[in-house]
Amino acid sequence: MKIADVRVIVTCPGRNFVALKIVTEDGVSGVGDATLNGRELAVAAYLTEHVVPLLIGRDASRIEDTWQFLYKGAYWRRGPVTMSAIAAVDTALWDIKGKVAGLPLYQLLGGRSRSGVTVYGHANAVDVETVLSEISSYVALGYRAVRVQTGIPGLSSTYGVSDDKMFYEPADAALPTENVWSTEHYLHHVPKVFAEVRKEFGPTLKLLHDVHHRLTPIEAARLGKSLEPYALTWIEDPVPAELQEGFRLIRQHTTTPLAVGEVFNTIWDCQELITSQLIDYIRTTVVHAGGITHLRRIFDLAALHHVRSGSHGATDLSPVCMAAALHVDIAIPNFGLQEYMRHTPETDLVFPHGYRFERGYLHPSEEPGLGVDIDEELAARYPYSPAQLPVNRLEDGTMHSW
Ligand code: CS2
Ligand code: MG
Repeated sequence: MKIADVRVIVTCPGRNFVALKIVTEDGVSGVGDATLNGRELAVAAYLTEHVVPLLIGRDASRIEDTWQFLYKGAYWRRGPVTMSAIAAVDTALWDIKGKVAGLPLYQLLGGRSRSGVTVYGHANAVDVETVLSEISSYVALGYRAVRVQTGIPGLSSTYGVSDDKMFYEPADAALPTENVWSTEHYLHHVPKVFAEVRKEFGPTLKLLHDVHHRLTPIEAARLGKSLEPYALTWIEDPVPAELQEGFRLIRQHTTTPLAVGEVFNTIWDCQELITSQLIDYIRTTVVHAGGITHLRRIFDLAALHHVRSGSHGATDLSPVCMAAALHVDIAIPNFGLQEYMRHTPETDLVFPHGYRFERGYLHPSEEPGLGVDIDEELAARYPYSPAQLPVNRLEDGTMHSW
């Protein structure tokens, strides 16, 4: 089953995506997501210039060997560009294997461990009153878990609060938008938001909050403590996680569960966090963490240490990534939650897929393989359009984490 053709597809049906299509000499094709928000063309070039020539003529059935070949063979290891490129190849090869076997991918991963994948939606608004009505809409749609972000009084802009309620999109300009941040205003405001939310929705709706790497460990510890009465399912990315040790300090002070991992690319980025049980949820996902092969390795390590999955699923992860993530989510023993942000109708048409939402759960496709494809003709009608993520500065102008 030799690889005969590999195509790198860059498309912008409302936002930029990079996809990889691998075709065998028998005409079986597989797709992978290679989207790295704001740095898409770096991955596209890495694939086109350095990976595609290595794939032609290789045996498409050798998934693990191809992973090792691309990882060890490059000499330069890890990093988001390399790992997103490897992920795309790995995902496409799993898609092919499923199609050849005539089975949905989750069957090759051990079969179902649950009947559906619990997802969380994004309720965000400038003020508390509006966020309460946003949460109500998610509850009405059947969601069992909601991430809550609001504007901060005194700040003109806040991460996670978008103008368009349906299709949240942070990469909003060709050159980065500048946001302003104040930790003091933020720490004062957030507990008041969750007090209101719990009062309105009672004790059992799962509530989440994303800190987006903006605090120091001791500030995050204070936030975690102040949110304890409202029993959040997690606070996400409380501190930048280059320093895994930083989480130990937060852990000593609070019982609010911790989640991290959307910017991680390998098991080495979270090894200490997992084995020392410094976190509760690991949020790595297929596209940025080396594909299905490597993500499973991370989740298996996590399972040994009481850490559950909580994969990133923002709109910059294409429906190809979402389809792949759902097969992993439904199969692994230590699934926690899956983030789910709806894609625009244009994106859904470019990436026709069989996964579906029902009463708070997503269900993977029952088609052989991933159950997702790319309409290449339609994709070609949406050329790349430069878009970058915002940056963040403190009130005195100092650069801060976004
Ligand atoms: C966010 C993302 O969904 C999340 O948890 O942190 O929206 C993130 O900002 C983007 O995926 C960055 O590309
Ligand atoms: Mg996040």
